[in-house]
Amino acid sequence: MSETRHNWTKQEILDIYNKPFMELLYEAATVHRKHHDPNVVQVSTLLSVKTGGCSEDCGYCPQAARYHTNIEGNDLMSVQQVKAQALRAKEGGSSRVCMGAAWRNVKDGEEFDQVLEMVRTINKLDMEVCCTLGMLTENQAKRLAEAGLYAYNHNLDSSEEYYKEVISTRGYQDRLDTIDNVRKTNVTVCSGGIIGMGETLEDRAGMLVALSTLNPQPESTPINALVAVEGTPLEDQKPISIWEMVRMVATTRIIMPETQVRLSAGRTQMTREGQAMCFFAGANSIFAGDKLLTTPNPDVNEDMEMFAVLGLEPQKPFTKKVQPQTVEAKDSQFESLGEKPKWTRPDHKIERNEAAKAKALK
Ligand code: SAM
Ligand code: DTB
Ligand code: SF4
Repeated sequence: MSETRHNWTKQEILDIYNKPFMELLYEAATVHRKHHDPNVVQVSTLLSVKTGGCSEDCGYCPQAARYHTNIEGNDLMSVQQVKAQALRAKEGGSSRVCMGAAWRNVKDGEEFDQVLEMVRTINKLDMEVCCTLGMLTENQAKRLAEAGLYAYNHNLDSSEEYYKEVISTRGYQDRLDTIDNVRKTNVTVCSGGIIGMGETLEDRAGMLVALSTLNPQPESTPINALVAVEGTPLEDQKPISIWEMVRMVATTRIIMPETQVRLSAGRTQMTREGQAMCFFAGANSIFAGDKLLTTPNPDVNEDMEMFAVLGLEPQKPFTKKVQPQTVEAKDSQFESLGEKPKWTRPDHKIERNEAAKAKALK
């Protein structure tokens, strides 16, 4: 019988999160062992295929055009560049490439066609392909699926309540609608969030309610620790402690037993011992590569050394689900519809976002 529950309450989740540390760790490790090989960790390489200049006001993000951060923006990479990077990632032991674009949402046209070609190219290298391109319509999700996409990353990022304190240019429901559109295809869902943005424990539990009550639950859930980047509204947030990270990972593992829980942004702040505790508590995936999207990540060789010390093995591609078939562009059964969906533009203002924007204009 499946142990996956879709009716977790905030209080139940808080009770798990606040258990005595050793109890929490033991329970999470027990669930982990029942559902996964504890010595196997899935490795995804991030590739920022279009960097910076984003129209949104996400308070954590260095790629938002309105804040003054020191990142180097780039136009969409070529398919050949992406192929070369994917081959490097494969050699480095990655089973998945996750391509990120600093877009609010996907727009039909040449650039999306180019991304579809990137998906086809990487799938043909027998690697899992993930994209994170912002909001998607059903037709766009279907076109990505047809190209051979394995996963789509779209984070809820926080609780619905705290989301409004961090982002004012789109609503929580838009995120849920995009996840719904991905679910209309056979592409797997990768959705998680960030801790350390000044949210309360109730907000962390609220985010986990939103993720765990999705049915089916996401196949993977990234847990990011905020990377506080100078120039963003959240630049002054204090780093979270390792104990909070382990508690978040363990709680996620317990309530989402089948999900691959990914240690995401923030690993450069963690020791190997800290990461080992996270793996023990049920994390079984990492983002690898010397860079996340714009900020540093541990060196690939350091990660391989850590795997050797801990006796961990990288997961082989398509262990959890068969490889999707790639349909070539000329054989596609879907048209580019040129849709202009009406995603929400809430009109509330976030003081610290406005202040960071004003500072950037000076
Ligand atoms: N633009 C698309 C979107 O927002 O969905 C895709 C790229 S966006 C950079 C992907 C995710 O990166 C965000 O949802 C957020 O969880 C994470 N992220 C961005 N900046 C971060 C930061 N400074 N620290 C931790 N996570 C961050
Ligand atoms: C996710 O949850 N974390 C990754 C990936 N999905 C796209 C991105 C982290 C970005 C950290 C800040 C940066 O490097 O720009
Ligand atoms: Fe844009 Fe995504 Fe960054 Fe928000 S998180 S500013 S949507 S790139």
